[in-house]
Amino acid sequence: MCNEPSTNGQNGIANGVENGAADKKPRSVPYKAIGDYLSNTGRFKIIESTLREGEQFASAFFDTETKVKIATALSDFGVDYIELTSPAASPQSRADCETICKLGLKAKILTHVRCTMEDAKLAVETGVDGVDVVIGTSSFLREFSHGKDMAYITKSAIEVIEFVKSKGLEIRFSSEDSFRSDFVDLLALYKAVDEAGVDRVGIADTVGCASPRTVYELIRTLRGVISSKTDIETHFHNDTGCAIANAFVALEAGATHVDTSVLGIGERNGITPLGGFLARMIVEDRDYVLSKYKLQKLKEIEDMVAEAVEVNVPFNNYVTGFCSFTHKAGIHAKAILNNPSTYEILNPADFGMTRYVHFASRITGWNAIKSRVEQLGLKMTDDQVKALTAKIKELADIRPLAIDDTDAVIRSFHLELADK
Ligand code: HCA
Ligand code: CU
Repeated sequence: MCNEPSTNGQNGIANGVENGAADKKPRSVPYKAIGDYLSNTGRFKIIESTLREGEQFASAFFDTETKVKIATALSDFGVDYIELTSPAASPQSRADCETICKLGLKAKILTHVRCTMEDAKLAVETGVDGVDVVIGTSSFLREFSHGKDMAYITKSAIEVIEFVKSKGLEIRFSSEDSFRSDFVDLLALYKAVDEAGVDRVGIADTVGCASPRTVYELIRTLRGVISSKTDIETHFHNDTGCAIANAFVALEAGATHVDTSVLGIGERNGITPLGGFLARMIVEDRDYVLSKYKLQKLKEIEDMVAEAVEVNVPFNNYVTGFCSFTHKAGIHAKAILNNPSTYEILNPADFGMTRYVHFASRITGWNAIKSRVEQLGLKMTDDQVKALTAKIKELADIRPLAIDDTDAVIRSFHLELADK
């Protein structure tokens, strides 16, 4: 259910024009989020994995300097944890992990390793605050990847957990491909690692097969099986477009931590994107999100990562896409100019973005043109604006109009009025 939109109208500026009616509130709010004592949507933590999952993105190559820049920016942004590639991956990965640990960032530093003693030993020597261990539990991975059975997996998990804990570090245990693993096996494994004292268990939708309902049911059940002090981390791939929704329902079901990456980069088409996830969460709990995250820095971080991995930010990206706050149809533009909450659930100003009311098309209405006329500092009566709008629509029926073209039409129309 959507929350009351009133918070979005307070910075009611369209194309730089202040709007007097922006603080008008709807008379009644029929839908309100239903509270739930297990839900963590107002107290979740982010494990930012651009420097681990994101390194698995097709065109990613992060040199040390870039990793330091990204880690520092993410920490300043407010993420709780930064997850780094395993030190076992390569000598440089190990050195970079040590370098980032020495930066003294506010965010806790984690490294992500296989569930083996060799990897765990390497990890604890790097200076990290915690270790994220993972092992495949689905029959696919047990048969075709590492070839180990559940008894072996449980035994090595407990050994690794006890070792990392003995070094005083935080430890998370996760099963790869959780949603295609035998449910009973999985719960037994999590119960065993919980009893071994793990700080956090992780659920990973490695192939992006999970749907919100499945996620909700699995996390809810898991929450009842492990002790209430053990955190639950979740990791969702986006192959079928559910990564944000899955992360959200996981929190509703009692998960505590969500893995993200900037722009969602990761294996294949990636995981839950940091920006899109926070767009979802600010609608849910605005105060919590604004108190923790410097949202105004989102675009800068996305641009930094996009440049590093040599991609463009998609046109329809959450929040920062070029048209995320552009309103075009006449009916929309009119309402937006009266009160931005009519057609916006997000307030662009929260993210340091600006709203744009499109005024150069055949579906433009006269309210948008009137607003543009005022922005250009020109004076016209409503009837004159309506005549001008008809002229712009005629032109826009023939060819696409650029902003400059349309401004020129407005100015020449205004001059003709003065000559009359
Ligand atoms: C991968 C591993 C992982 C691990 C997630 C986790 C996944 O396949 O590269 O540690 O929880 O998606 O399963 O990213
Ligand atoms: Cu993954």
